[in-house]
Amino acid sequence: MATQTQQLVSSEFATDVRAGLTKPGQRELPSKYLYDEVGSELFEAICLLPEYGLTRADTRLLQRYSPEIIARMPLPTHVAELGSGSGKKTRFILEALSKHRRTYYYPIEISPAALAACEKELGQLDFVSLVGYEKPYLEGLRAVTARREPGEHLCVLFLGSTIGNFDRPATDDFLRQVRSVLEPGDSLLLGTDIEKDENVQLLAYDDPVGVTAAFNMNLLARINRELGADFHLRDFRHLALWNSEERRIEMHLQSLRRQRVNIAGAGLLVRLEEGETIWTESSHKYSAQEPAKMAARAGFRQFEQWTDQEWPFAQNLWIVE
Ligand code: AVJ
Repeated sequence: MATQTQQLVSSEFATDVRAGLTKPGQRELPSKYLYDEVGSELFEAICLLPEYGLTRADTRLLQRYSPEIIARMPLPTHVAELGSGSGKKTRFILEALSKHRRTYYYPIEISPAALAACEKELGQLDFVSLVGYEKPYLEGLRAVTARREPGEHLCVLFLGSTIGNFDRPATDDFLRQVRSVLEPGDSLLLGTDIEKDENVQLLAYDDPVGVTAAFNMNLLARINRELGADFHLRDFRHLALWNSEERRIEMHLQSLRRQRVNIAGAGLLVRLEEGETIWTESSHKYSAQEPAKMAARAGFRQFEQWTDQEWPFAQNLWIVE
């Protein structure tokens, strides 16, 4: 390690860290880098927290309504999932579909650890063939669409309100790009977390046990591990705040003092002021009516919406006409 830290690392990670930390104004790091092996496990732990009801609501809806959901879509032969994670909740959809016909399932995941967990979780289902893609979403989706025959329908799953990581203009842009690789009869099942009481939302991203803090802080630890940086984690704290204008939770890492950090692998020396933050993630929240409008803007039609009452969350079924 000691010799490695002297060397520049040429990777997308190093490039993105350099760009984000030298950005004028607000420094930032892309949230996708939260999910290394440690981060993926910490996220699984977040999903078990009583304060983070999102994943349980998502799972409840899929468990309860999968037969109804698949009955409302042109029956697909191929199912692609953007950011499958461990794949646990996807089981309900795949089980419902594979009762009707053999189903091809393509988890698209940039985290090798999460993809391996997903293959273990769902690789053995009867009448389901799994082919994983360790690729960014759109690249993976293009690879999947290349595999199907004319007339075979594709269903894209984008669950867990991962869409919330994009800001609203980028969301429209992304959904249009998804739409552009799809054909009439294809569907998109989109999970969206619904706006709720501010304190409930803040607690979900700043839990008293500190699992979310660890999840966020691990990004600095990852930069230390992979890019030979010398972030001193005790000199930072996890910050979650509600941005009411943009209607999103923001996670930041706040510098507790004026300090310098050397990121050898990125050839970068960063000077941080006391109180300055590095923005690491946004989680946008939606009104119940918002997804139907998003669908129309992106060239889909929203066919149906299922919502959870216990933790307001929606599964939105969109179809390409
Ligand atoms: C996986 C992106 C949906 O934004 O709620 C959980 C990630 N971050 N706690 C979310 C997350 C902090 C999560 N998503």
